[in-house]
Amino acid sequence: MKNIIVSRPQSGVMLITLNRPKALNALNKALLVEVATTLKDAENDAEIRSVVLTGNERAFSAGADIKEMPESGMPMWAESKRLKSWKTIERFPKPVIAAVTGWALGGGCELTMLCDIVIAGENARFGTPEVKIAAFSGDGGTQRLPRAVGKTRAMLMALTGEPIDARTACDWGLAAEVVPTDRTLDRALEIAGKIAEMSPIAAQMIKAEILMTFEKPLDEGLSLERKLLLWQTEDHDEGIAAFVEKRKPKFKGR
Ligand code: DAK
Repeated sequence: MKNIIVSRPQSGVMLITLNRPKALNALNKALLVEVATTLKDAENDAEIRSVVLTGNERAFSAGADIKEMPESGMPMWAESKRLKSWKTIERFPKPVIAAVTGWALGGGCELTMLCDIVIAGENARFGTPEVKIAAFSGDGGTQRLPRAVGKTRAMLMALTGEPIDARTACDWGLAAEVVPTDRTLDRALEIAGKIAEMSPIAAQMIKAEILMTFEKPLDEGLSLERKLLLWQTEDHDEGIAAFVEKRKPKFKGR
């Protein structure tokens, strides 16, 4: 991999570090394909139960690579490799925690919105500056940003392009926690480690059900949830047995 670094810092956890520091981790096509391919591998690897996505202290990511030239006659934004990669990231079923320090702009901010939990370092800045280049956040941002922060705040961010700081992002719902900048990755790994100890079936089901609230009307979502009343897994039996026997559960993902 040329644009990302992949590691397994602790049991059950994959760490993906965006690694184009000179370009502030701008999301060129190659980087997006590498992230998508890595997530596909993680999806098929039962050992991996959660993923942490991070950048570096200066930038999580400054967004789509504005300098990248299109390969075909299509505008760069519309090339199928890009779009397929975004879809793969969007559909990844295991929990993803973003450890965000520095800039999270444009596509970088959109990427954080595809993560399930966002931990922001105090120096993080979130924004959608595409309007400044006469574009818009076309990788899901126009739809996800208002769902995350509400209409008037989304309009403020998207129409002025001005970034918001970490505390504002947290108050507005773009991040779950703000931590000292140098603690950001550790905190994200700590959360990922906790999730990795849970039943992977339950974790993936919870992710799918919560994401459903953004896709379906409430009555449809509730009836889908109701269908899961018949939920029976070995992990669930183990969870209950461990509680009764006052011991730590051993989840096997069955
Ligand atoms: N793309 C390519 N290179 C970038 C970049 C980007 N997004 N952001 C920064 N860089 C590069 C700079 O060009 C510079 O490279 P050199 O000149 O050293 O070669 C290097 O990173 C360091 O950047 P600066 O020198 O500018 O650093 P500063 O600290 O002064 O400023 C900054 C940091 C983040 C404020 C600034 O770099 C900046 O404003 N960057 C651009 C941020 C931005 O506009 N992001 C949004 C990109 S557009 C779609 C339609 C549109 C889109 C997607 C889909 N559809 C219709 C489907 C667009 C999405 C976007 O994300």
